Amino acid sequence: MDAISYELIKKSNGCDARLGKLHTPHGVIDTPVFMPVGTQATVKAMSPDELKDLGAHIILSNTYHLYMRPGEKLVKKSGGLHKFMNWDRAILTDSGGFQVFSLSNLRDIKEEGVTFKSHIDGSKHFISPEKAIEIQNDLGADIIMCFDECLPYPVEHDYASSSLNRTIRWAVRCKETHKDTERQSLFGIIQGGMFKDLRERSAKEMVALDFPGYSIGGLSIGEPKPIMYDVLDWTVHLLPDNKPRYLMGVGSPDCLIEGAIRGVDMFDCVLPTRIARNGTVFTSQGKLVVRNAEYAEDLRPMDTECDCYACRNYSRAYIRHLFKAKEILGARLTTIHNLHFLIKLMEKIRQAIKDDNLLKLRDEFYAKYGYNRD
Ligand code: PRF
Ligand code: ZN
Repeated sequence: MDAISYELIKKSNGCDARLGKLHTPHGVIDTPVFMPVGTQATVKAMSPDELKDLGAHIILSNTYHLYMRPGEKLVKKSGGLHKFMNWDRAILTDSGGFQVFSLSNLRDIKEEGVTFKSHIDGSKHFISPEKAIEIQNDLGADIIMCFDECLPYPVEHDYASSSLNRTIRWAVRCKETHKDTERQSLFGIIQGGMFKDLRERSAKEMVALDFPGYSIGGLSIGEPKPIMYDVLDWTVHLLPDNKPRYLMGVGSPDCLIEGAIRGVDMFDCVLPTRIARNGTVFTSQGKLVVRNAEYAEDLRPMDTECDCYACRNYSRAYIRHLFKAKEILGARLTTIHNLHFLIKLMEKIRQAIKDDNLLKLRDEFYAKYGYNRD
């Protein structure tokens, strides 16, 4: 038995959305789900108890960062990532594939693996598919990822094709390296840029390797949203019904709805926590920059329709004051609100799938929240 299993509860009528349960060694997760990001073994500004109160059942952490600092051996010595950070619910680690390409400089990609310079101290490192799995085995998350190359956008078909072939060969090596499948489940990652033939080939090859779940990578990297939705339309229906599908690095409210409509089960993104620390929040009426001068004397909560701890107890004026005074409570309150907003949105999405009216929820959302073209 693999560490995780996906239970399909219901397929939506009218779109490709599905309701499911993800069974993991650290609890059961209702899907579609949004996973808050805890890059450095902490969801910035939140304690694990606060995350639980918000209704988070799974979080994401990053192999690249934890390998650099504090090192996977220390995490292993501490009893694994769950113990190290005091989080007893599920964890997923990304492989480092994406971070090596987006954060480090001077990367050199070869068949064997990638050489790159640390974004912290400039030191030189090498990560191969085998190494990425060994690090993730030491970290001990419930779900781990294959080592992949996330292509830039735009990119030539020729390069995308040869890169995809290498990512497929790397997936084979990752699978061969990962032994303890009862403790951790390894997901394959679909790449192929924005090319239909490559996405189809990638999905077919990954499915042939029979992973317990499939990630869709290489999206939300600067392409227009309609292109991302096309890629999802081409790809998701090639994936088996009885395995979870995870859209990597996507988490704006509209993309969560559009992804769920197309049959995606899992999402993660730094967006809610990152913009919160800049003083920006999601609200039922669209984004609000609570740091702005116009809210200096606004005694309403950030979102008048929200029942999170921050909105129940604090005004826009107070939270703006905290940001102006550089008080850390400001960032904590906006983070609580943004995570609450997305976790509640996923609950609404799941309810709408049950009621077969997710497309109606989308229309109502765009009407109220507004439509972001990019
Ligand atoms: N690959 C991996 N992690 C990722 C991505 C990817 O393509 C993305 C792209 N949005 C985010 N995180 N391994
Ligand atoms: Zn709120």
